[in-house]
Amino acid sequence: MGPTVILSLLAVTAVTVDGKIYTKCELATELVSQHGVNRNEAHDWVCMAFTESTLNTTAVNINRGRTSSDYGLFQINSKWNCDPGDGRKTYNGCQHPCSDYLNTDIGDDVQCIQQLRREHGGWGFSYGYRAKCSSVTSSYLNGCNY
Ligand SMILES: *[C@@H]1O[C@H](CO)[C@@H](O)[C@H](O)[C@H]1NC(C)=O
Ligand SMILES: [Ca+2]
Repeated sequence: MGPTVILSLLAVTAVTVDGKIYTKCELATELVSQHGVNRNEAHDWVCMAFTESTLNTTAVNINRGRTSSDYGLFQINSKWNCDPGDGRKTYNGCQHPCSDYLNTDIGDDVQCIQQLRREHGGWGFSYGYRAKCSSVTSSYLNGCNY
């Protein structure tokens, strides 16, 4: 293998290390076994994340009017729940830079969503959840061991 090939392999590794695409089953297992999510609610979490980001931890979407963006697996909003670090005014309810919600450690993302669920008394803060997940059941995760 020549030096050019080695260099391009390194470059590919460097851009892919800090993002991740989950499968539904993998996310369900990690949420329950590592992040304290109630097994009976795993389908709600996975459906919400799938609807919001297609399970892509690096997903960023700019909202209509360009006044804010949504970050990561659960599409945490930069106006209300994190600090985009670009000098824009933000409520930053979850007290993290938005970039914390794009990496492969989803523990802080889960904490933020737990906080929002407490504050809102449920999943009403998520457009994706309201549109696509309000009637899902555990059968959403059929075939997964979690
Ligand atoms: C995940 O999101 C990033 C950032 O938007 C995008 O560049 C990448 O193509 C996405 N990956 C997949 C598999 O959709
Ligand atoms: Ca994170």
